[in-house]
Amino acid sequence: MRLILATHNPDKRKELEAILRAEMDGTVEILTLDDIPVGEIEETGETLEDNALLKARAVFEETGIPAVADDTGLEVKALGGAPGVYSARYAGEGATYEANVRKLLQELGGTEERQASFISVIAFCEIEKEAQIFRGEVHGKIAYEPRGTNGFGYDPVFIPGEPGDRTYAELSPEEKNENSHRGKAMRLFAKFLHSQLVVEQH
Ligand code: ITT
Repeated sequence: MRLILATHNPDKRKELEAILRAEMDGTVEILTLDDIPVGEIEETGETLEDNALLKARAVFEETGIPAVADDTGLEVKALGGAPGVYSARYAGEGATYEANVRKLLQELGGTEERQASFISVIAFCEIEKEAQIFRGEVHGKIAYEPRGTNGFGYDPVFIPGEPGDRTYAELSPEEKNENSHRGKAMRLFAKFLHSQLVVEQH
């Protein structure tokens, strides 16, 4: 089957593609918004679920190809769950990753309460008005300063707890995908796709 990754973020796309290729073993052809361009989609939802559904539905309706979207948020306990659904624009509309990280560290200051969770919601839409949702969470903490050069976004300051005390940005891409919020949600999605492909074969 063919499916299209409904994201304009090239860093997320790279991870989604790598996880899907590893899990689906050549059984799906993966297209991106580079293959079939779709206009910017405004994320007007109030939850990760709303925004993931909104993106998957919009891309499916425009392309007619089964669409997978990912909406991700970092929830920091001491900040009452912020930046959450606003993670991409925490330091303002169009903010860079660095500016968002800087603001997060500023807001936290020296507090020892550093607990945080990364949450990915994957939405899959292949039939009009219907959609499936898959969720992956990782509980960890925020470092006092950025460490590491891999990954993207808040990776230099998120310590997942496993493996060890490294930030996501200090893990190899394979290590991150194995245990990450996105990896967990995508593996649930891959399991669903496998079960569907088995049904189709009978
Ligand atoms: P699309 O909506 O086009 O997919 P986006 O960048 O707006 O791209 P999100 O709203 O899901 O996507 O992402 C929110 C932000 O959270 C994102 O811009 C990054 O700064 C950050 N983020 C998402 N996944 C992350 C990850 O695995 N590691 C670190 N930061 C991440």
